[in-house]
Amino acid sequence: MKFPRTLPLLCLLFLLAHSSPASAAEQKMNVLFIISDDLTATALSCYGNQVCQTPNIDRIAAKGTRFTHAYCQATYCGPSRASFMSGYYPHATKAFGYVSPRSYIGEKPTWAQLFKNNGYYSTRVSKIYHMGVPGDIEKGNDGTDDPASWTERFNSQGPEWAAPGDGETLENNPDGKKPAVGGNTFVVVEADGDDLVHSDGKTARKAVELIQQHKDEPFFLGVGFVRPHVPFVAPRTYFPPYKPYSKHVLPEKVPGDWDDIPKLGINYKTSKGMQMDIRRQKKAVGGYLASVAYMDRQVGKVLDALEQAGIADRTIVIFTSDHGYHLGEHDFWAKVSLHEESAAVPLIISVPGKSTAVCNSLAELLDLYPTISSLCGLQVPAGIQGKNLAPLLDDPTLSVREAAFSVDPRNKGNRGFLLRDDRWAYIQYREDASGGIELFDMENDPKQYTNLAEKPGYEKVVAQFKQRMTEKLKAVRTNDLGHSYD
Ligand SMILES: [Ca+2]
Repeated sequence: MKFPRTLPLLCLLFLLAHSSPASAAEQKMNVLFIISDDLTATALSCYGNQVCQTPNIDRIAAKGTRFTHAYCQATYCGPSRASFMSGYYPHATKAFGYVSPRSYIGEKPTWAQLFKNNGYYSTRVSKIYHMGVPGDIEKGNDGTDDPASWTERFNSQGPEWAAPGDGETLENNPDGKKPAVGGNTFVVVEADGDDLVHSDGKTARKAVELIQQHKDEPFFLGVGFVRPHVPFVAPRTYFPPYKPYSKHVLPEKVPGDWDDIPKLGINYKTSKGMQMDIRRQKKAVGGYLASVAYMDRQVGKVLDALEQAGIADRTIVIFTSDHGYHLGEHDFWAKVSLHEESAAVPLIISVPGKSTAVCNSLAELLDLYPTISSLCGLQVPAGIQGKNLAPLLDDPTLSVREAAFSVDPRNKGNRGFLLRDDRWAYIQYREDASGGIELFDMENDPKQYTNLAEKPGYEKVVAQFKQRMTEKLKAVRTNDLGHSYD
């Protein structure tokens, strides 16, 4: 007599599945951390771009808090990622290169590892720590990852610059004879085939699969998209809104713009140095924006999966980039520069139950570790150097820091340092500022055309910032890692 014996069991299972609001309330928040690579906030429609359409990233902003003054701690991939994942400034970890922070932080838990240690399923798809793009993506390998951060990890191999389609090398190719090439080179490829040909399409597919598989346990899911990092490659269906390329409006070219920029402040990639004429510059912008639109579509697939799994109401969603990007401002291109477009990052944090907001307070990527960990009720390690932004998610008029700090760490003797407060952007080159200083009034000169550092009347502001920078560097180096490093 099976029937009478299984019926009560079925009823019990039904009750367990459909009752107990208390246990639902006790369910832990999930974390979906989405990071794009080399993405400037100025390319996103939710940050005011009039040409590029990013409806899916805008969806996150429509629910969360969008930060208008968020900054990376180092202006290129490796050290920026090592910093926000470890919770320490580059000067504290010494992780200045294309490296994992692990050898510098010993047994201390990284951001993802803290979740893992607290019973979360912690996983990454593609680039969270440094991976060389396009090299490591072509190979589908781990890059300089930190295995201890993850329960499982997945890579997304893609053809990158070698994708079949219409490719053009824009950089150092004045006679147009070079084919599409690899490396850290400006190349646009209008590619044949669909989203899944490329790394980011595969990353979205894997993330969707993981959400379906792990929806019933708490998870920390890091989803790393590699676009719009060069090469600017996307399926050709993403390009029509950005063509003809000639329609793009380049940033204003101000005569003598470089005259007041110290030599160390001229970026490593410039229109002149890359031999890109106006046609190529405009195509670079169009190719970049098509890559952003493709990446945005992949973001949408992951968000849809959260909703379909019924866990959007208990998943914190974060969207950001490892640093910003120049698209022709001052005739600069790409990253590394400490000017606004390169040092600033998009940052959106969406926490279920909290109001939509735009927050103009200063934030650093370093703040993600303590903010998200504390929102999930985890004990944040005492030595972590970021600040908890959680109060700003309830009241966007609050602030937790007077200035954001960033570094261009390339050359030890010639490092550049940025202090950005509400009013000023102060940049100095070298520890003693002997490589030159830039000071910009961000209220009256947001495009940073006039360096005030040498102008009469600004001596006091410069002297104060110089002192603040000395204090900041000292504070950054005062840490529990036991390093003393310059
Ligand atoms: Ca990057």
